Amino acid sequence: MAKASGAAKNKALSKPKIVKNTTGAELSKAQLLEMYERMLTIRRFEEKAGQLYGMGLIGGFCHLYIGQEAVVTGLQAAGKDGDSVITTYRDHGHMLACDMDPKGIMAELTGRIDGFSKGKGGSMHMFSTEKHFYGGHGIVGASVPLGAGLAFAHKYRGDGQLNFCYYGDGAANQGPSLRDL
Ligand SMILES: Cc1ncc(C[n+]2csc(CCOP(=O)(O)OP(=O)(O)O)c2C)c(N)n1
Repeated sequence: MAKASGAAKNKALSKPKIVKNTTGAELSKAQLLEMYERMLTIRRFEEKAGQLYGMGLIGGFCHLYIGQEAVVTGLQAAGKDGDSVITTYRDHGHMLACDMDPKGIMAELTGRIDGFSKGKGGSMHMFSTEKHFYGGHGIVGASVPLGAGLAFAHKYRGDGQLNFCYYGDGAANQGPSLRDL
């Protein structure tokens, strides 16, 4: 099989485009294609992360989001610029959907200085206040109380933004999740 050229490699790592502020009924063909591109970016990123993990090049944990690409892509498409996002440990797809640089995420996974936490945090410890992404949390259910705090911050500031708080079904019966919902 022919090797990918430098340009093709860069394209594979280029940032997904952002579709925002839509309802399903309004989506144009171009927007649907952008969403497909984003889902594919997440899938390809995760396939590569899984491969690198298997090769021992990613330390610690590496929870993949394969099969759930449509969840974050659809929800983020309904949001507006400036909405905050928080999730648990299965977080690479959320970062990509927030338009965080895939190279920065992969650099973090592989423990390099160019990573979002300078290579010291790994898969579950990445943040970007610029992109309104607040982690990446290893504790099951931790995103819910923190997400409630982010939602209150939006309310107190009156900025009209929402918090998108993601959690797995394993967090659904956790005390803090139930209390803060
Ligand atoms: C408070 C707490 N208890 C236990 C764990 C160990 N743990 C890590 S992943 C996991 C399963 C979580 O399942 P779910 O929330 O449904 O997410 P999924 O991995 O299925 O996406 C558990 C129990 C943890 N990280 N935090």
